[in-house]
Amino acid sequence: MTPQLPPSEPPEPLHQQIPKSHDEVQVQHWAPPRNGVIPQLRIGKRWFNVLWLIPIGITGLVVGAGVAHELRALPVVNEFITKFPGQSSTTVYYSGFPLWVRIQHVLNLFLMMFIIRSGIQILADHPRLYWNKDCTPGTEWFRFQHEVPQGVLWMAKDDAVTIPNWLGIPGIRHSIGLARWWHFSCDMLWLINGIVFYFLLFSTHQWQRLVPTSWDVFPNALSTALQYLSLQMPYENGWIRYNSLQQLAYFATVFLAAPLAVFTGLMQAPAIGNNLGVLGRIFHRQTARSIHFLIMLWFVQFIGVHVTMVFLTGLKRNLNHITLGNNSFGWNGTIVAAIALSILAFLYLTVSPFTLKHARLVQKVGSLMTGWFKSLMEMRDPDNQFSEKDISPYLWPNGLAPTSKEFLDLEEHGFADYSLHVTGLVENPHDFSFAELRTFPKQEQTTEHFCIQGWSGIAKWGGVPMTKILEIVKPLPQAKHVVFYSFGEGGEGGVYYDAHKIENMRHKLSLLAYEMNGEPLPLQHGPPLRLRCENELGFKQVKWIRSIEFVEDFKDLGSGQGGYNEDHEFYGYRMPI
Ligand SMILES: Nc1nc2c(c(=O)[nH]1)N[C@H]1C(S)=C(S)[C@@H](COP(=O)(O)O)O[C@H]1N2
Ligand SMILES: [Mo]
Repeated sequence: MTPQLPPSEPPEPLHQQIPKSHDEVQVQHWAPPRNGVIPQLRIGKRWFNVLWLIPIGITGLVVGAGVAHELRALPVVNEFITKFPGQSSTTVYYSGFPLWVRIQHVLNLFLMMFIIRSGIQILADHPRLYWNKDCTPGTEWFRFQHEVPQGVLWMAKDDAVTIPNWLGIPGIRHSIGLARWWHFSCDMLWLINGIVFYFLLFSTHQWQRLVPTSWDVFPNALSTALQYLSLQMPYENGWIRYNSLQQLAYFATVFLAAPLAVFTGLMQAPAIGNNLGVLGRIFHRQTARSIHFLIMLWFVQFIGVHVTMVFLTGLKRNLNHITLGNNSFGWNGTIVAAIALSILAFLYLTVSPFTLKHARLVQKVGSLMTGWFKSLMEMRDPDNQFSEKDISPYLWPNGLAPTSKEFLDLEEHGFADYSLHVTGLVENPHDFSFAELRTFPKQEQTTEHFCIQGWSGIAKWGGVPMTKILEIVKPLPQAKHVVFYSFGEGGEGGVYYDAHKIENMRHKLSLLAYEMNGEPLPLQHGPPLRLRCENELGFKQVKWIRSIEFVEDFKDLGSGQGGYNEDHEFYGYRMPI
């Protein structure tokens, strides 16, 4: 073992001053509640309240029922229904529901509860959806927040809305950090459950339940739809086989919606979107986010219709099928289902308060479960660069600009007196004057910023590559992390800081930017220097950088989570997703 070299200079003085934060959410000190609006859809220039969909839907169903009823009186339709009664004519080699189906079904039920609710919580942190790649206010197609106010500094964090804690997890405003641990951890379990399900499905005859093997599934599905709509239930025997409409709906859910949900989820990640070239541009973060939301709606309507049908087509027998795996008419299945649903209801009601009380635990367990996957995503050098015509007209601001006298004095003189203090585990600690930084070759890159909250935007950044800084200060072998300290404070007071893995600082696009879109950085975007690390989320791009420290570990810094938002808002230290 090489002897541990002492740091050649005392550590950054700010190191000791970073305050600890609490391990539970202190609701009275948290972002105060702020209500949005009932969800709205934009058609052209006008916004419509989604509640209009209720009378429109009811009218559609009533008219549809009337029309279907009249249609069935026509001989040709009657013949069609006789010919295609609603079930495919293919032979089936299965019946019943084996134990693995029943176990996977109940696991799916539980996981979906967490996934959907935490997903809605994530959306509430930036309650707007776009089809275009920019997040310019007014261009969204869906929102549950007011129009962005004009003439005031309206930050992305101001835009987050409160949703009830029975809907979201954990329900308080801007709790995306905690919601993401539930979302990603349960996603991972759900994905494993899904892969096992695919495997068992195709290694038994059960796949025939879900996969149509004859074209007559389409006329049969149409026939089933007509029968339902005319309020005359078709013949059902789910024990043996599903009707064709059901089969198509299940097929779409299992083989289209589920994989697409995984794909569009991953495509929202900077390390993935910025690494997939053309694919990353077609399934752009905002497109992916919009599709991800629509898939959630598909799942919700599927669950709604599915549960309704379980009730309408013989509740007791259906519950025997899916709990005990027998085709009897007794009450046992109902009892088992009632027990399972009581457990679900208990978890449903306790998960939000639990998360607020044990926030640090949720963060730690979440990062244990998903950290390994996130670190895999960090391995590739991000290489996605855009052209100047892609620059977003609007980049949402986030973060409190510094107010200290020291900073304001520096700003007043155009940062002529600024110097960047670089220290810690390096051979050559160095203070870089602003003039010196500008003598280094300027690197320019047009890249995309991914905020954890969901918005994104493209800008051209100019500055000094981190590799240049590393070349000069020469990190010691034991330096594993690079901490960036800001002049600015975080939302709850105390210096804003964030730690990066040293490997990420060796990427060619890791940049200390002093220009944005060809101009000196505007105050809100982090002068004199702000970091760009293109495979990480926005909160790791420290603005108004004051000093940089190379450390072995960040456990003794603040609450030891690797950054201000990691300490205070329970975000993760590794955030390539
Ligand atoms: N010092 C400091 N840097 C910060 C923040 C902050 O609050 N303080 N917010 C971060 C977050 S959450 C984001 S999304 C980006 C926003 O960068 P922009 O304002 O240039 O779009 O800055 C990051 N850097
Ligand atoms: Mo952010």
